[in-house]
Amino acid sequence: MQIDPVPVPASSAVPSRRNGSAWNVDEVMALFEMPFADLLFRAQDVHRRHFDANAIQLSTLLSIKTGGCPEDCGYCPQSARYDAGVESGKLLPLDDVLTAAQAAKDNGATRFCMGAAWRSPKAHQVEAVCEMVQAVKQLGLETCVTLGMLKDAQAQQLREAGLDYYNHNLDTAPEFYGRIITTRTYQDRLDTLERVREAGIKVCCGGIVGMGESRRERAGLIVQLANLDPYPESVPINHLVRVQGTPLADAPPLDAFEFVRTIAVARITMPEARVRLSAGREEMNEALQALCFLAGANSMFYGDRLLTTGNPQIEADRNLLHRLGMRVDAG
Ligand code: SAM
Ligand code: DTB
Ligand code: SF4
Repeated sequence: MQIDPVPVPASSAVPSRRNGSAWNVDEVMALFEMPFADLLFRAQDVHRRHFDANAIQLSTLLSIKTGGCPEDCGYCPQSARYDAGVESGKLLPLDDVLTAAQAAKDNGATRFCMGAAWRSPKAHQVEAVCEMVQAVKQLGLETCVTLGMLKDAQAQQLREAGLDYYNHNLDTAPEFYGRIITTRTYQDRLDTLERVREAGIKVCCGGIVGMGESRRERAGLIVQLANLDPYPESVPINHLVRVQGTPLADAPPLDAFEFVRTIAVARITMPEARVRLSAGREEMNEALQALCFLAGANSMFYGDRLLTTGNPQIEADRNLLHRLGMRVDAG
């Protein structure tokens, strides 16, 4: 069989991160286009300079307010605009949240992430979430919440309650964004991220791949994340979970190696970030997940559920980590 040669960029054409200077899309594209083995080697090198390559951080998710969301995010089963079979619920009582947090801790997670299907929270809702943050922290877990867009005072309030991380994703490149979401702008997201940063909360910000975006658009997402100043402490890379009833239910499948490349490029451009292998693991076999760890992923969602969709069983994940000789790391 004839195999067309892949153009190989000279390694010198692929820049390292420069102090304080921004990445551009061509540079990040050059990373994406490296031969796979070279890209993984480069990502491993960066990874090992900043982290123990055999350690992973585990976060457990809980949906504290499910469904009925007014936004139109085309990937999301929780939008009230689509019929994805998700029932709309009320904010969970504190006791239920604490029971789930204690179970997460007992299972070995170090961070507990609470997600709410809101466009932006109301004052009384932020108060209730602050109580949850305080109580979960007292169990000895790190806390993360994702509640939609925030106002300045709300970010401050969450910080005062002791919140460690706020998750708010850019989701995709600016030029592809309008195809996926119309009810809030890219700038709205950047503004919330700025408020979170200003309040002194650590930023958890990433995106979704496999929504039909081009490689250049994946590079565009990474450029946006890496050029946040400073870049996020935590970068969730989600593989789209194609949920029936959502507009992206039939999105074209993404080549698995392209997903691994995205992780590697995130690692190289954001060397000190926790890069999280996030949604979509249920559809990845163990060899692919191991490649993601080699590419520099050093965090994952752990627990049988994400927000409304499934995640690998805890026992299966423990077994995977054991077979790979990986240990659980705090923070
Ligand atoms: N409503 C809040 C917001 O959007 O800011 C917080 C919760 S929202 C569900 C959190 C993130 O989950 C989204 O930004 C998106 O990146 C991710 N997400 C939602 N549905 C997904 C899906 N089907 N596949 C992969 N990631 C998904
Ligand atoms: C993130 O980037 N991924 C998580 C978390 N942050 C909140 C959510 C994934 C949701 C997947 C679809 C669902 O389970 O509803
Ligand atoms: Fe609502 Fe968040 Fe889902 Fe968008 S991603 S529809 S804002 S819950």
